[in-house]
Amino acid sequence: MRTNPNIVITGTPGVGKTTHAELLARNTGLKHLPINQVAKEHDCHEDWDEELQTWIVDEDKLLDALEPLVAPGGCILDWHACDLFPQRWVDLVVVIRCDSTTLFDRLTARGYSGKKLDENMDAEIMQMLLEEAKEGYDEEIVVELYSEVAEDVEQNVERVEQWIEAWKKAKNEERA
Ligand code: DAT
Repeated sequence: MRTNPNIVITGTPGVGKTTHAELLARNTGLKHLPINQVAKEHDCHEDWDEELQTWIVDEDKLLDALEPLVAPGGCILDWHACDLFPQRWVDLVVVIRCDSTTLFDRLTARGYSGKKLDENMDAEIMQMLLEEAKEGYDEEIVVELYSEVAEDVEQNVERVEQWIEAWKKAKNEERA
């Protein structure tokens, strides 16, 4: 049984996943796994999608690479998708959300344009990641948090820290 939870932080690119994951890792000692980086390090990038200017990932290979990292618990999985992670790995799914005007500014600042910008804007407006999370996992473990200004990050991370404490307490009681 895990003594530390595995937490998925997901959402449309630009909503603030990495910002949250880094602060949460710093405050809790959980391990931040930026999945893009893991995919790159384990050679899981299959192909380059020219139109969307993004890598296509070999998901089976990625899951094989992740399994030994995630199995002991205590990981923060930071990615713009969530449904590929097996339910048994995941204790909490945090879906970061953001107002579309804010997101537009963040993505254009990052150099996104054309179809890549449009698709990501649509994904956020249609709350695709929230739906994906709710479909993939027990709704009780899915939380939606907004990230517009810096204080939001601190408050959100604090909420997740409280959740982690409650999770640990419940696990200790189960074990006793
Ligand atoms: P993601 O990992 O979801 O792509 P990020 O953490 O890299 O997002 O954040 C994208 C940009 O937006 C980055 O410049 C930091 C900024 N940002 C994110 N959340 C923010 C917030 N709540 N307040 C101010 N800036 C934020």
